[in-house]
Amino acid sequence: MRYAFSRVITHPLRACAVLALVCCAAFLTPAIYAAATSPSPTVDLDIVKFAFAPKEITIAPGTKITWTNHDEAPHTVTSSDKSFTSKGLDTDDRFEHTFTSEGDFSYICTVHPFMTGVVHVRKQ
Ligand SMILES: [Cu+2]
Repeated sequence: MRYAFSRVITHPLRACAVLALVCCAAFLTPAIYAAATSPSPTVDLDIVKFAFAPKEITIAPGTKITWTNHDEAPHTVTSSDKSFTSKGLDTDDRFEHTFTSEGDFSYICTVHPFMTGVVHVRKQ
């Protein structure tokens, strides 16, 4: 009776352990696969001394750019084709935009239109 009971206990535990391993593998594999095959690159751009830095950049489709305003003056990041625009960015404010399609995207600061930049989106 004692041995029979311990067998019953042992087997469900083994079954649970196997099930847990299978579940872990099933959940982790897509995550690892996704991380390896479709990274979502990010690029940081600075707004400093009334200029976008770098002023010109080439990225792959799907890249997210984050602009950070390091000036005391407010700036915007506004595309010429109006496909994206930030609010007025105060000191240390950030603006993010993900570029999904290929093309050349020029942008300005609407407060200081002499501030210009361009993002080239190209498959690499
Ligand atoms: Cu500005």
